[in-house]
Formats: sequence, C-alpha cells, structure tokens
Amino acid sequence: SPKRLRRLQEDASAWPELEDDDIVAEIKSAILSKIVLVAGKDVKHANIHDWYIAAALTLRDRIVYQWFKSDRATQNHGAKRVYYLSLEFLIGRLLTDALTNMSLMRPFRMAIEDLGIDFDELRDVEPDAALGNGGLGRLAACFMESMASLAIPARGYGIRYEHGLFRQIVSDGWQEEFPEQWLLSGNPWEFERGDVVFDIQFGGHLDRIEKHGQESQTRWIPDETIQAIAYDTPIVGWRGRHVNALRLWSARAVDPMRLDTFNSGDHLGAMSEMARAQAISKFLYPSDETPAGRELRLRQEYFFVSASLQDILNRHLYTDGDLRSLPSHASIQLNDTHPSLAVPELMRLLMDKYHIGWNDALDITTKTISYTNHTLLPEALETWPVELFERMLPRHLDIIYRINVNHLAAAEKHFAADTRSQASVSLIDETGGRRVRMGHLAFVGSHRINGVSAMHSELMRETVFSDLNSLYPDRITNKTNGITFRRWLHQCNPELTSLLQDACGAAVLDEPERLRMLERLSDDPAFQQRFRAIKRTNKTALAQIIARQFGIVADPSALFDVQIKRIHEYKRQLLNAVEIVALYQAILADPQGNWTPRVKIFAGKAAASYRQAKLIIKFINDIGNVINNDPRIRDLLKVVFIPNYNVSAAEVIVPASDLSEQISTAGMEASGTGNMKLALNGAITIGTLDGANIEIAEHVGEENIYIFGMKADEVVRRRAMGLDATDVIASSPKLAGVIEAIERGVFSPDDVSRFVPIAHALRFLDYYLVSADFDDYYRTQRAVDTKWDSPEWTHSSILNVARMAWFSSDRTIREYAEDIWNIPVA
Ligand code: HBZ
Repeated sequence: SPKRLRRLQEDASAWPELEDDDIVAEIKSAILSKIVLVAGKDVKHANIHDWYIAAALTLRDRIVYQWFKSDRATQNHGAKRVYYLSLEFLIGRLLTDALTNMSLMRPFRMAIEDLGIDFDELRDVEPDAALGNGGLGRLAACFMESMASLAIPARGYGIRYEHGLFRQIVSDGWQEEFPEQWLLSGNPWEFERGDVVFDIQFGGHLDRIEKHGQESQTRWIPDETIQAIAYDTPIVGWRGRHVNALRLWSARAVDPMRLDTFNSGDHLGAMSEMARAQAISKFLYPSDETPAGRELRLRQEYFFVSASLQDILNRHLYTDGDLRSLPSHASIQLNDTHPSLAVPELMRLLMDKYHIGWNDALDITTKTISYTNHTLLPEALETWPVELFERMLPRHLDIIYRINVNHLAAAEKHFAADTRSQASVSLIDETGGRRVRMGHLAFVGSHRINGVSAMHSELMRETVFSDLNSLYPDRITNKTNGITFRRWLHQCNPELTSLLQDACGAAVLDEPERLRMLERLSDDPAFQQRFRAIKRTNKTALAQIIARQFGIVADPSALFDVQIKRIHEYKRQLLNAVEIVALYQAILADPQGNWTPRVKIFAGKAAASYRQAKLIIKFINDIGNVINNDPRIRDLLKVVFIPNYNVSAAEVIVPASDLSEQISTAGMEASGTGNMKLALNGAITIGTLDGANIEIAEHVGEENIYIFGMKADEVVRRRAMGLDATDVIASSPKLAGVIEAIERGVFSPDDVSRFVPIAHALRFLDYYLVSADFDDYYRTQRAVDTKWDSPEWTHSSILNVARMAWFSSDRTIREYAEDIWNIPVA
C-alpha cells in the first residue's frame, strides 16, 4: 500500500521486519525508477554506470531519513559536537561501506542480480574518493566511520578537490603521474548546498583605530574575496545507528566573470578571476611528509578553515545564542597542522565579528581546539614565511604576534636565563628567515595535543615539543591510532568474517573483544584448515589480478610478502629490495637449497618531486625484471610492483597477505595503520620497534611477530657517529655482494650507472640505516622461511587476528571522546 511504502522509505529500521522478497522487490522498483527519472534513460539503454548511480541513489534515499533522525536527536539533546578539520579524507569507495552499515548488502545484491546486472562489476565502476595522500587521510576516514558508529555527533570538514591523489602509471619501471578524475561522471553521494556559502577573504591591509588611550581596535581591509560552497556526504555508522556529514568546500569566484572585460573582447581574461578562485579546490597536494611550500597550499588551508569556522559559529549561534558556551557544545580537532590557522581565525571571528575581548576569545579558542600531530620528521614540520603571511593574511599574523607576546612572557618566567629554550618555544622561527611555526601555533592554541602511538607521543615530549611540554605540562597525551573493522575486516574479508562469526558468535561484529575466543582454536587442526583455506582463496583472487594485469605467475601456495604504503626512504622499501637481491644471489649460489617460495609484493606512490623515492620504484621494477625472468630461480622468488595503490587496491591485497613488512627506521614512523590492517587479517608482521608496531607486539605476543633492527635510541647514537656504513659492509659479505651487483649494473644493463645513487647511499650516506640494519633483517627473514607453512605459522596467524581488537578505531575514538572532547559515549 502507498502508506506502507512511505513508511518503508522513511524508516529503514522497519526493513528487517519485512520478508526478503518484499525488500528486494522494493529495491528493484526504486532502482528502475532512478534509471528512468534520474538518468533519463529507457532501461534498455542503461549502461553499467547508470546502474551504479541508480543503486547508489536508491541507497542514499534510505540513508537520508536516518540522517535527519540523527540530527534531530543531537539537537533535542543539545549534545556536544565534534568538528574534525582535515585537509585530507582518503575515503575510497562508499557503496559497500554504506550497504554493510545499513545492513542492506544482501537484498541489494539480490535486487541487482535479479535485474540482470553483475553486482561486482557494478561495484567496480565507483571511483575511489582519493582526497588524501596516505595514513593521515585514511585515519580521518576511519575516524568519520567510527564516530558515526559510536553515534557521536560529528562533522568532518575538508576540501572537495576536483582532482584527488594522482593516478600512478608505471612505465618501463618509472612512476608517471596523471590527473585523477573522480567527479567526471558525477558523485551520487553528495548534496550540493547552494545555500551554504561563505565569503573567504585574503590580502589587503590593517587599519588601527585608537579608542581614547584604551585597547586599540584593528580592522582588516582585505582586497580579495572568494566563495566557499558546501557539499555534504552522509557517513553511515554501523547498523545504520547514526549518520554524520562530511562537509567539503568548493571554491568559486563571487562573479562568474568580468562582463566588461568579456565585452571588450578579452574572453579568457574575463574568466581569470574564476580560474584563480577555483584553483583553490582544484588539486590535492600530492606531498606526503613534506609540506608543499606553495602559496596556493596556504590559500587552501585558510580557505577551508575559515569556511568551516564561520559555519561552526553560525550553527552554534543558531542553536545556543551565546558564543561563550562554544567549548561546551563544540570540539574542534585539528588533523595535523594543516588547519592550524583555526587558532587565529577563531580568535579573529570572535573578536572582530562578534566583539568578544582578547582574554575571553583566547579562553574559548583553547578550550575548543585540540591538535593531533602525525610526524616528527624535521622536514615535515610545517612553517610559512612571515612575509607570505603579511601579504596574504595580515590580520592573522597580527593575532599570532599578540599570542606570541603573552606566550613568550610566560616562557621568560619559566625558563629564566635559558634563552635557547625561550627561542625554541616562540611561534616565530628566527633562524634563517622568519617563519611561522604551525605546530607551535596549534600547540599554544589547544587544550590537548596528541601523538598517534605510545612511542610517538613520548618522542613528542622528549624532542620536538620538549620545551613546550615543560611550559605546558600535561597537554600532550597519547591516542594510539586504530582502523575501522567494518571496512578492514568485514567488508574486505567476508569469508574470514563469517568464519569468525562461527567461531566467536555473531556478536563479534559488534564486540571485537570476542576475537579472543579464537585463541582456544588456534591449534585446532580443523579450524586451522578452514582458516588457511580462506587465506588461500584470497591469495588466489590476488594472483589472478597479478596474472591478468602483469602476466606474472604468483603461486598462491608461496609466501605472499607484502609492503604497501607510500614510497619513502624512512619506510625503507629499499631495505626490502636489497634483501630480495641478497636472497636472489643466495638461491643462485645454492640452487638445490631448501628455499621457501616467496612472492614479494610492493605497492605505493612516491611524491612527484621525490627523486630518490622514484628511483627506488624503478629499482624494484628492474630487479623484478631480472629475477622474474631468470629461469634458474624457477618459481622460488617473484617480485611484483602493483601500480596505482589506493584504498580499493588495499582491500584486495590486505586479506591476501601472509607477511606484513613494517620496517621503518626506528623513531621515524609515527604510528602506521597498514600494520594494523594486515595483522587483523592474519598477516604476521616483520618489523622494527617503531610506532604502533611496539603496541602490536605487546598485544599479539613476541612469539607471533618478527622484530628486528636497531631501536630508536640506538638509531640516534649510530647517526651521531656518522652516516658512513663502510664498517657494516665490511662485515657483511651478503650486503657487499648486493652493492657490488648494483654498481656493476646487473639490474640496469641498459644504463649501468642508473642505481649508483642508491649504492652510494648504502655505502656512505646511510641516514635511514638500511645498511646498518641489513644483516639482522636478512637473518630474521630466514627465520620467517623456517616457520612458513607450518601449523605454528597458522597458530601465530590466528593469534594475530585474535589479539587485534584493541586496534579498532572505535577504541581510539572512545579515548578521544573521553580525554579530549569530553563527550559521553554510549
Ligand atoms: O599519519 C602518517 C604517519 O606517517 C603514519 O605513521 C601515521 O600512522 C598516519 C596516521 O596517524 N602521516 C601522514 O600520512 N602524513 C601525510 O600524509 C602528510 C600529508 C601532507 C603533508 C604532510 C604529511 O604536508
């Protein structure tokens, strides 16, 4: 009946009461009407893309009603909200995510197949939303999902980049970058909010108005205005309990063009303002760990911070009426320093727009804002030239200076004669050209600062932020990262998930601690066999992709040894590659030896401007070429570089992995989250005592992980002795053999000197301690060989799954809610 139909549409929670057949019929008819009424096509002429859009819109309709309900509940309870400000959200595809969380996967699949459409093909046409570089952006996506799942009222704020992270093509072994076009065929998930528009201003000058000897007032007269338009994407929590929004801003000029210029015949010039404005939301900066030192990047940062804060304050005024109560209704979390301008921008809005005094504004600001740090690498700590600030954001620089005056007065008192410490806490770096320190700005403007693993937070206290920590003790806290199990277990590994439900009860989907129940099965031969069979199925699926795309035969019974992450020297893909060459040489020297067959799998992008990282990609591809085509190796060793690594690729590779490479130089990986995804899916980790590896080792037990290499303090001591690795090479015939082969051009016969920079770094500039850690790594890999494919291996692999519950991002978010946001979680 029409009445029942309306109830169905408005209340997704009523669906489970229905018979399957009814739900499927309802979905089918909804999809068919979208094809006709939205695509404007006769069903006969619909292509796979039309079907995808129709399915997504049909699902979105159901989500919207849940969304309204969530919003109403938040409003009625006057609940506190979280605003997660991030320049990156690495979301990937949304269809499977939304279907599983809405508990509609089965009926949708049935409906779509009933319509004669291949569901997996349909799912594959969705482009990845790749609005992020790596771990930092993916963490933001996991957090959005967890906040919705825990029914925490939250909104993500970021930029709606027209082009996400570049598409990587590997051509003749070299990385090439091509623009990514995720919006080309429309985005069915988003709602354009034509009525949510804010002016964002830049440049100009300051007017100081003296008020009879009292505090002078400052007026900012900007000389450029552009507009930010909101686009909302609903993010559904687990079991459709709660829906939050991700609000992304797009930039445009106030006027579409200059008519006078157009009429004078200068058609391109007439549109130049539009082009300048739109450039702001055009591209994601493809830099990972090194801030892009470009003016446009700072414009992006201010653009999204200002739009988001104006929006937050508007909403707060609408619901509460008093800005002084902001800290009890809003928590603003800064994802790294990219949104640090939130500190002076919130101050500016409170003072200049709403006429709140300095002290109150500062109090509101620090109580509302908190900041997450993701890196200690000196080259990655964001700073901007004072001169650029003066030109682009004079009022903000003015506010930063004033914050600094008070802050330095406190520092002078605290540090007394220690002028070095006083200079080190200043918001302005005066060494070699004056620059604004964005990390310091975020620190001083926040009530809580957190690192992303226990070790990283400790290093924050001891190194980069040690003086700030002494001035503001107890501000630094730790929040070890986590991952959402919905995407990184339930969706990407459905077979394992159903085995886990058999073994631990269906409630394991809601209570990951139940994974512990696997422990008693870890030696059960029948269970081991089922567990291994699932891994085998996942490996076969990956092997088929590898065969189809690269013509490389990867035997699913071999050990799949996987390193998937951004290509960076500190992550040490080179250490892995050097070990491959050493193993290759060892097999050649002893062809009849009892070698464990391995498939070495790499995937990851290098920043376009990062020469050494791009050379490492070429090196991996070139050694692969030689090894994969050497008949003497038979199938004992294969090297595969899977191009264009993204979230969707990870969803296939992670469940198919046996060994997880987490081999960064100790002290350099803040946390890592890929390490968690792989362990949760039963891969055993080989890794250094770095980032969250340390906590993973504590949870899974040291018998179930391979730890090797120098510890963080040993790294510091070794570097202090110089970067020359001649000593370790002299005592390692294997390493010496590898370097000599590289220098002889064994892997680059067409250009013998191609990899000389790599050999030179290994010999004389071993900053990342690839050479220094090599022997221990090689030895540990041989211990892996020994255990591989035994009941002991499967036992350890099962225990990894059993003991990873703590690494759920639900746990992480609960900790943020309790310790930073002061928000109750049911
Ligand atoms: O953040 C990563 C850390 O390297 C990793 O250890 C951690 O697990 C993860 C989540 O906390 N950091 C990044 O991914 N950083 C960036 O992507 C980045 C992007 C733009 C920049 C600087 C860094 O300008």
